[in-house]
Amino acid sequence: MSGRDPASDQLLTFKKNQVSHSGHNNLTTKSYGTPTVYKDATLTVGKNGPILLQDVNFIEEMAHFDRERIPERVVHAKGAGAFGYFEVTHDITKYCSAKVFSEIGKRTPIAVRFSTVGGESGSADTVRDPRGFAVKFYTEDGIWDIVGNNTPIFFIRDPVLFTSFIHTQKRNPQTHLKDMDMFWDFITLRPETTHQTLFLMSDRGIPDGYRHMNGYGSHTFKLVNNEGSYVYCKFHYKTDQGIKNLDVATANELSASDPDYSIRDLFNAISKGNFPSWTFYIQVMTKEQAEKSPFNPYDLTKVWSHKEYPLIPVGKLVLDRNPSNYFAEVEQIAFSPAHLVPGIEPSPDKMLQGRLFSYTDTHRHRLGTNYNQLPVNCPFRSRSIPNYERDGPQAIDNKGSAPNYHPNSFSGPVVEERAQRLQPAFPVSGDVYRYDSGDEDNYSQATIFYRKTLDEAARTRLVNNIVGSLSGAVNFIQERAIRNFSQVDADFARRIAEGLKNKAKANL
Ligand code: HDE
Repeated sequence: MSGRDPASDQLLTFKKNQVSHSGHNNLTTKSYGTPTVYKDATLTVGKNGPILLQDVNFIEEMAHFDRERIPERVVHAKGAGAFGYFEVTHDITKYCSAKVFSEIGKRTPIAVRFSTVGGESGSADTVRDPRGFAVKFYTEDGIWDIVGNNTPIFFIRDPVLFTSFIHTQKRNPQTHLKDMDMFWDFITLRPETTHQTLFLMSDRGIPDGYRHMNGYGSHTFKLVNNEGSYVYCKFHYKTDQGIKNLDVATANELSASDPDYSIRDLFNAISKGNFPSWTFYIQVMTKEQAEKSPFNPYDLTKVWSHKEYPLIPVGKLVLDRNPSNYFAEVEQIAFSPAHLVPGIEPSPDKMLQGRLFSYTDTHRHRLGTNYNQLPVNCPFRSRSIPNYERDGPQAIDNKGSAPNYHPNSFSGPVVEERAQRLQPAFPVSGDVYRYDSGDEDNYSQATIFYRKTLDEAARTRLVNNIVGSLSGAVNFIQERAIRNFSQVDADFARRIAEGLKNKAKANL
């Protein structure tokens, strides 16, 4: 990178701010805070060593270094984070009585982490991949997370397929290379992936940084009002910066010249006071509409028509503060779809149900049992609300002398009536069975996307992007893909087949 920007000037900015803190600069040992005697040499017997075990400062520092890395996220490992607020601009209390929406003008602190999905934490930002867009709301009722993407849909309908799906996006077990056979084999054997694959291969597959893309809660959720009745809903956050995508050539060039392009773009924009924002909407479906819906309203591969279920404005997400420490505030931030507040409930969406387990489980592995006591994860606005969880590694907020069992007769915490009311009973019935969701309607919305959402130029780029990727797969998988794409649109499949033929000829 040539030229200076706020990101390149970070150390200079730190130094400038330190001038006022003189007197606090004495070096101390890490864990017990005593002054360090000398930093530039180990304690040795004679000039040429050996080193004494007595050099506890050296040993301490080395032992800490040996443990610096925590496991990176198994997906969404590369990312950027920022902080800000959510402000309510419209009243939706008739649908939802979560405190975060309680009055117009109300502001709730938020943290956001953006990410790519498949690559490792050192991978390039400008790859073709969905982008994560996770929002943490620090509400008075505790933490509410929407762990969404920049796409309103996803590849699969059943979480049992997720681990295999992700393996096909990662590296081949022998070559340790990305493998187009793995990717396209899975995609074509599970055609419910078609709608999201079209989205991924379209222009929106490579957003220009994180500020110029929309975010979606993607799943169907439930909103519960003060009377305890509920509607189904989807969350949308639309970029106020406008949608901008990178063309393939620019994205490839940036992968080499500035692989951290999106992190840099976000940091610099916020440093310069150019705060990105998103307008927050909901779509609402009543219970009766859900019962009569011609498609499964909990199917994550489908969007809800905006005509039938119009966007209802709710508020604004604004990011106005960069993290002051990346590891503490971004690497350790822990989002989970299970972090819900009274008034917001999961729907029966199988994918969402699967996620309710997975995230808190990965946090226990990656960050430890008490991950929610880390400052960035802690529900600091509801901290006085106690619970009966105790102990474990790094138990900092261990609830003092309060009783550690329930029920008890000694003023231990009790369930709030409101929270109970906002979790109304709901009916469920059906035969217990393993229902394979692969043969449901896989193509109708993909057809609308191809024929109606895209214009002709965008359709051509989509075909070219698919050809570029699919040409890396073996012939029989290419043929299966063409058969599947013909279910979307016959001409679309024909163009892909022709593109593949021309590419194969050119490579002879
Ligand atoms: Fe995730 N996903 N996911 N995912 N996901 C993770 O949690 C998982 C899915 C999303 O910035 C992991 O903390 C399962 C859909 C984002 O920290 C893990 C299933 C959507 C992030 C996990 C899905 C997402 C993650 C890895 C299918 C969009 C990054 C590290 C049932 C609606 C959050 C972690 C951040 C991260 C599991 C599918 C979005 C392993 C099991 C659908 C934005 O728990």
